Amino acid sequence: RSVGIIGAPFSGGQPKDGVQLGPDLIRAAGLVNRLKEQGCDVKDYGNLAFESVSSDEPVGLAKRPRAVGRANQQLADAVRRIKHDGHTCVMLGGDHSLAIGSIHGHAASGSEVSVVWVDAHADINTPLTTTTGNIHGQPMSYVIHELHNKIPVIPNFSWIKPCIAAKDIVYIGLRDVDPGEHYILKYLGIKTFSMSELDRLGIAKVMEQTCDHIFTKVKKPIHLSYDIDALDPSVAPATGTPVVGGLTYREGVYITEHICQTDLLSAVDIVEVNPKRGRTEDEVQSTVNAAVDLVLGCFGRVREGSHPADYKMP
Ligand code: DIR
Ligand code: MN
Ligand code: MN
Ligand code: MN
Repeated sequence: RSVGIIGAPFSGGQPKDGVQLGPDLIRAAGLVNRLKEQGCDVKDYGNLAFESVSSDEPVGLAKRPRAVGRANQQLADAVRRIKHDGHTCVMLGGDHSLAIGSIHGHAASGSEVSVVWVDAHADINTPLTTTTGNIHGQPMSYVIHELHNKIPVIPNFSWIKPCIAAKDIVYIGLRDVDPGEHYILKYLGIKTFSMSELDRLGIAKVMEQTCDHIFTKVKKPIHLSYDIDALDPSVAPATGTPVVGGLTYREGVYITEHICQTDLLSAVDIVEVNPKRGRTEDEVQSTVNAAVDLVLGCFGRVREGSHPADYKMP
C-alpha cells in the first residue's frame, strides 16, 4: 500500500489554540516509520503553509470564513495531487473544518466517493443552523448535494462544489447532535450509528451494516473522516470538544481494521488532536498514540500480529 501524508496545521474552524500542532505531534510519535515497518510505501508531503488573513469578520454567523475557505482550497489542491500520484491520502489536522477541502480534493481526483464520518458530532450544521458559528461544526453541509440550496454565499467558499450524495454517508459514534443537525440527518435520511445503536448492535454489526449501506450498487472509494473526539475522553482527552460516553480504544481501532479490509480506503482524515487541551503529558500522549494506532489500523495493522511473506524461521 502506498500512503501520501499531508499535514494541515490549521485551527481557524474553531476557537481553541493548539489543534494546529496535531500534524507534527502525530509525526513525532513515529507515524511514518511505523507505517513503513508494516510494509507501506510512504511519501510525506509535509505541512501546508497557511497565510494569515488580516481581516476576517464573521459572515452571518460563520466565524473566520475567509481563512477557512482559503485553507481548504489549498488542502483540496494538495489532496487532489496526492490522489493523482496514486496514494491513499492521509490528512493530519488541524480542526475538522479541513474535511471540506479533503473531501473536495478527494472527490475531484476521480470517481464519486462515499464518506464514513466517525465523530461524537455530526458537523452538518449549515451557516444558518449553527449555534456556535464555528465552521468545524459545519463541513458536511458544504459538500452534500442535497444541502446546496441551504448554503449562503460566503467569501472564499465559491470554489466549493457539492460532491457527496446523502445516501453515500455513514456516521458512527454520534452523541452530541444539535437540533438543526438532527433535523437535517432525518430529513436527508442519512445513515447514522449513534452511540445508542453501537451499544445495541456492537461494533462488528455496526461495521457490517456500514459496509452494506455504502456498497449497495457500485463500490465507491471510501473517505474515512475520523475526529479523535469520537473516542472516549478517557482514551483521547486532548481534544477541543470532548464528550463523555465515546468509543473505546478497541471499538475505535476495529473501525479502521474493518475499513482496511474493504480494500476501498482511498483517503483518511485524522483531526482535532489538540495537545494544549491535555491536562498532563500522559493525556497528550494517550491521545496522540490513539491517533497513530488509528492510522496504522487503516493500513493493515492487525492485532493478531503478522509476518512478512518471506519470513524465515531461525
Ligand atoms: C457543535 C459542536 N455542534 C457546533 N461541534 C463540534 O459547533 O456546531 N464538532 N465540536 O466537532
Ligand atoms: Mn467532534
Ligand atoms: Mn464489510
Ligand atoms: Mn468533527
